[in-house]
Amino acid sequence: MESVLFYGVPHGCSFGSIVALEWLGQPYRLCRIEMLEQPWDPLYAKVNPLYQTPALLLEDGEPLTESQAILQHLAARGREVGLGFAQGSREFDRLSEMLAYLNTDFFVAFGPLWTLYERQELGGVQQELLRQLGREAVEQGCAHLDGLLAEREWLLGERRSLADAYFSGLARWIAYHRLFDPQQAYPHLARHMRRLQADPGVQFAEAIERGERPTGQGHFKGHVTLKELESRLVAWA
Ligand SMILES: N[C@@H](CCC(=O)N[C@@H](CS)C(=O)NCC(=O)O)C(=O)O
Repeated sequence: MESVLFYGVPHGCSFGSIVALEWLGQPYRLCRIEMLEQPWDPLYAKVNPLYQTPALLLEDGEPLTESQAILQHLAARGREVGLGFAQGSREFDRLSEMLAYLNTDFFVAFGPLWTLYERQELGGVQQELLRQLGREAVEQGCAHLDGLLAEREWLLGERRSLADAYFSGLARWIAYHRLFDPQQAYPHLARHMRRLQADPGVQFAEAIERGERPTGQGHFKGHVTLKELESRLVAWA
């Protein structure tokens, strides 16, 4: 069977890996994880014992976790279409650098806002502090990216990369948490976000998250359930 991406809804950072698969243009399947339906099926521990998405079940049945690892894996498969680079090249290093920044500093900036989302019982002062900490950290990240995008079309330069795919998933969180209008303070970043929103791969991932049945570029071979994958998972347990 094709590789299977486990993606989480709602609002999962796995969104970027769906976009990456669409840009890659090789056959794949998806497995949907409803993240709010706790506890998750214990079978998922065979995919990722940390109970997180994304995870990519490779063709030979071995799971690969962590967004950075998944995106670098997909990039390596995409060298012919300009998405991946030879290890040791400048381009490879720049992709690693940007993915690491997005997956650590930028991702973590939203942490206080997700805590606020999950901990409804917190008092007003605590809520306000979390919101302020989150907003400040995200603003700092946006200022950094806006500065880079003032001088380049895409996060790495003149061509799109899987860093842009990953960013497309995280950027949605600015609007979700109602932080600010990027157009006002970060016009270059806002331009980039508009471009990504118009991208067919991003629109495909949005439709998937909404539970629709988009066809995309034709490489998506359909959903599969965790239960249907059980025999493949057990073999690697
Ligand atoms: N370091 C991991 C973090 C993945 C992660 O935090 N995933 C979240 C969604 S963005 C998740 O699955 N959370 C599980 C939950 O909410 O129960 C990565 O970058 O892939």
